Amino acid sequence: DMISVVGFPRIGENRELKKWVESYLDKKLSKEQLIQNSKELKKKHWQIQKEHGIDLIPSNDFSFYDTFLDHAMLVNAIPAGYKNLGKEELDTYFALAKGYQTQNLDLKALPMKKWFFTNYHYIVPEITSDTEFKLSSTKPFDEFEEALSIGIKTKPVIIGALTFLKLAKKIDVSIYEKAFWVNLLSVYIQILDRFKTLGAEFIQIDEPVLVTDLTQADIELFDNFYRQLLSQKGNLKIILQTYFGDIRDIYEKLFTLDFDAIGLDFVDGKYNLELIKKFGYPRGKLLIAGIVNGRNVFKNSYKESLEILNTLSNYVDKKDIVISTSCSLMFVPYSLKFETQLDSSKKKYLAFAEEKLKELNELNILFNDKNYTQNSSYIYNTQLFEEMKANKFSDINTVVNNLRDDDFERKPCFEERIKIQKDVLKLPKLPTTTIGSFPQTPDVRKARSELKNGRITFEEYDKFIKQKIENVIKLQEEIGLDVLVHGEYERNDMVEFFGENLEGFIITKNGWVQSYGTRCVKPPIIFSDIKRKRPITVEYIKYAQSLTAKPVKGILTGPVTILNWSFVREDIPLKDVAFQLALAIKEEVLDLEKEGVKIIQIDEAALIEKLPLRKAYHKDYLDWAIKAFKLTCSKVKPETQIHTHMCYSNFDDLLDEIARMDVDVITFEAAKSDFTILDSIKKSNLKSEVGPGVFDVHSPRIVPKEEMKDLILKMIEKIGLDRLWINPDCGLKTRKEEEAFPTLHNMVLAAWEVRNNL
Ligand code: THG
Ligand code: ZN
Repeated sequence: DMISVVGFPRIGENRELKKWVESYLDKKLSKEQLIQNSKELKKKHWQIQKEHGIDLIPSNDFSFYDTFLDHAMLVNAIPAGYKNLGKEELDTYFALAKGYQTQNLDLKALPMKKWFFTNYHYIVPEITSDTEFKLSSTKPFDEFEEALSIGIKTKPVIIGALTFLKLAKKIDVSIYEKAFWVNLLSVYIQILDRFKTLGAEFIQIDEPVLVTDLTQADIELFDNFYRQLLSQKGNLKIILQTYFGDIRDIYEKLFTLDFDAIGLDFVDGKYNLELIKKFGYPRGKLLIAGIVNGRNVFKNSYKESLEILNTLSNYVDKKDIVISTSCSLMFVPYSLKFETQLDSSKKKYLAFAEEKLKELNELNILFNDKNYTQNSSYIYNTQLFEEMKANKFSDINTVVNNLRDDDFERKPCFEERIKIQKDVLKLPKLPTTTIGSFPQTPDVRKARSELKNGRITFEEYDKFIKQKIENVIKLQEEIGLDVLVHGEYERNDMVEFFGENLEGFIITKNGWVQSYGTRCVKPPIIFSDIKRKRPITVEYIKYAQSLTAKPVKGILTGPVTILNWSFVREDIPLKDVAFQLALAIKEEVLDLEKEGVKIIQIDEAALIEKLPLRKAYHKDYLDWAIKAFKLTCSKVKPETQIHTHMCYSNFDDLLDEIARMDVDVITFEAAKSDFTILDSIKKSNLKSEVGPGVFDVHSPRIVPKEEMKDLILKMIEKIGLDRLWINPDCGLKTRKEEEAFPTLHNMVLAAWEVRNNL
């Protein structure tokens, strides 16, 4: 009978929060104003949920930057260096998130990591034997009271201990030692005590880590921790919230723990239903049934959802079933109401966060209606899904199924190709390059928005972009880079841009989703067959090449990355969509080659983003993902050098798989992971040349030449001189020119000095 929302988007319907935080960091908005504005925003979000009849409305899902960092602050898991800054809480917080530099102090930002398989990145706290857990912030309690002041008793959301400990970076501690985690336990007990005093009824404890492969030690830690915590809960009702998968490794254990409710994801965790069928469900506990997808933008199929709910009601008292989102709604855009340009023939299939609140409500009504199949909302919804079924992708069978093995294999082998390429390209040892994008300066954003609003013509825009390309080519020549790029000024985002230029996508006007901190992306929506209408990147790359004698690397986005950073229909296998995308990108690759582009980089920044959380399913995913990539470049000439770029450092275990991509050069993030990946590369089957990034593009810091020189020497020692490239660890688009250019210059000088001393 109740309805729950696991979390709500916090960035604001027009990204207000992003703008306020950025203004505050730019010293253009006062702290008081930032806090006041945010209070208004939170109230608005609570009120909207209340108006839609949501019973369990979350609080503490708000954050100025990241809720994982909020939690680290809450339990005092912050490195001493930052505490000693002696700053107010909010400024310490932003120092942790963004780094802090003065003349004699250089604190790096804490690293970020992908949040499970989403495009959101959380801040990774650091836990050492010096960490003293104690209750150190009032944020969750303040938010609870803010909501109470407008008459809404929220359900505070707290990150669970196991998830927190497992996802933090541990230095010299074992989280499995009791002496270590009991201190954390006492903080959680204090948190519950405060909420009791404040009059809370439900607390949601998020433990998404339960959907991953668990060890016996994890299970014991979980069991011990919660047995003790729950013995102190008093009248509070504790929801154990999981999402992003099923909890097969711990399901039965939960029967013996005194949780009042268990939140299960029936969208990404279909197997949860099997667990309930097999083991039943403990009497008297609420079941929070996550059936409205929090990470995709398509409407809910009422027929399927009611089938699940009806099955559940065979095992759980109907009154104990709470209808819920599968996970937080922060992974979908705010509202469809802004998409005025979208015609209703497409819009009618979509639901963003606000529309999903309506879906929860309708599902609740239907679930309680014996004759729901006669209900108009049910009838309308099933008709929609019938129509959708009728408009499945058409080309899948004819094109994708006709691919043969040699469509995926490049010839000749790497060793032969690289020899030919060296002869053609004549690059020096330790060739220097960049990943592709250059700073997206305000004039670039302005030109793009003026083109959109019709304030400038395409001719004027085109002239502006060409001028930018001319400047960036000149700049790269002056700096002395060996392989140049055109700068990607014509692209808003590496995925959205291809979405706009390929057939089959829906592009939204305001479909922003938070990616990290104040940064957002606007994922395109894959809706129908993907086709390339015309060459997409050829003209500007050709133009850039015409301005210089040095090779210009053509930059494309790979099929798996386009797939993983788009919203994709749920009724078509991801693999089929990936292959369709690959065939479109392949046409672009061959056109670039035809126009004389000798180096082509096919970015797979997000190759493993949707890698299943459980190891047992890795192989199947990687098999088709790698095949999709290979499809794009199997037919290029041996002398055409294929690069790829990946945004991860933690793919040590996957290097043999990545070797199967058979690229000529791969660049990736490394500096932040202490170069441990270099040892793994040496041990793996990977033959490609490699460019482990020598500086972190996410930091505004100007990196000294000597620092990068040391890194280069270290890299040579580990990996040898012959296969090494020198480059940043990612694109430069988020940097300011005055940050990026001096560091690039230092990078090239560092490479030269090493080269000259050989
Ligand atoms: N594109 C997409 N997803 C991504 C990245 C990307 N996910 C991972 C990683 N890169 C995240 N990084 C960023 C970096 C910058 C921005 C967003 C995600 C960014 N966004 C602008 C902002 O929020 O101000 C909005 C876009 C714009 O106005 O151009 O800068 O590269 N799909
Ligand atoms: Zn990257």
